[in-house]
Amino acid sequence: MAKKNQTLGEFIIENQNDFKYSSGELSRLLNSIRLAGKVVNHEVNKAGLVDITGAAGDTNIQGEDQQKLDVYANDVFIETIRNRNIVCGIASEEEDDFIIINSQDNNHQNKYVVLIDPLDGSSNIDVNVSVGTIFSVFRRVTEVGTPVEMKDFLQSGDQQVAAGYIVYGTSTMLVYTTGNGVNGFTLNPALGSWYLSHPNMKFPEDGNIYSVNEGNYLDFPAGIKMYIKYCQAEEGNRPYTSRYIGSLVSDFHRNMIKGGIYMYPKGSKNPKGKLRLLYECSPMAFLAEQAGGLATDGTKRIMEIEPTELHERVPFICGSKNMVKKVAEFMKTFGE
Ligand code: P6P
Repeated sequence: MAKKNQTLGEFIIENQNDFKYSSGELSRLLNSIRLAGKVVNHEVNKAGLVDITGAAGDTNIQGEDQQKLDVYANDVFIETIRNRNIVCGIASEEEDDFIIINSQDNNHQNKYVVLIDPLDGSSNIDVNVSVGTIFSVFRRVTEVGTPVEMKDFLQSGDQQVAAGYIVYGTSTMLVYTTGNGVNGFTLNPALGSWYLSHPNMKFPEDGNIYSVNEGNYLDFPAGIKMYIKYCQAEEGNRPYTSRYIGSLVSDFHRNMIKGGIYMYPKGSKNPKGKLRLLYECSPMAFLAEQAGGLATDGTKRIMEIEPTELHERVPFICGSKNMVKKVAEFMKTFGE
């Protein structure tokens, strides 16, 4: 039973037997993410003071300007995880292709792959707005040898064994699930310890906050347009409140605590939506469902989607269950 102010280390040990096939490796993987999160947090929190903000002069596979902090966070998470001989492969938004990690112990095959968005919302770095790290963990499907993209990385969200995020906000929190509910830990930077501050987090079934970039309104499917008008109508407990930070982790975190819905629909500029299935939507969908919420592409559960490529995008509707279901009704009635 989770105890308030328990440290993350104590919590991982105490709940290790919850992990299917518990062998200690998943615990060690969570511990490596916990360590990397502290290191990145240290840099994020002083980004304005040192020459580490601003574009790194390079672009990532997405063709987006790489921010120095993006590159730094990517390196920290990859090296921290790689050096612990826990996973057999890592994929990252910042990396063209997945990285193979061969076991340093030939008698032992690392059994997990991890996918990360090392610093999501990085366009907010220079304006001092919250950013986040997102991670997703699968058991490898191939038995031994070198991981194979199609089998080991391209797995549907329902196959995840763990997922979580770190939000570098007014406080830094690590929120994760291993399939037994969602728990939130707040970092005490003075002590370098994460403390259980939000045990057993739950998405309210309803909410009155909607998060969407309304600048793209004209581009949205008819069902989404009609839902946004529904949110704005003077009726019952509406109009809802519009809150959009431009950082998925921050909008998700607020909506999970207060109730609400986040939408990144498809449009002519983003015919498949903008967010990535494997290391943004799938892990956030796992968290949402574990907290009693729901995540779809507008109609279909995100967790059922079978990936076809590492960096594929999907439309993303996520949050309070009844709000997400309402969007599906509007999409069915007015058009997808
Ligand atoms: P837009 C950040 O780049 C991100 O992936 C999410 O964190 C965020 O919600 C969204 O994109 C913002 O996109 O097009 O509204 O600026």
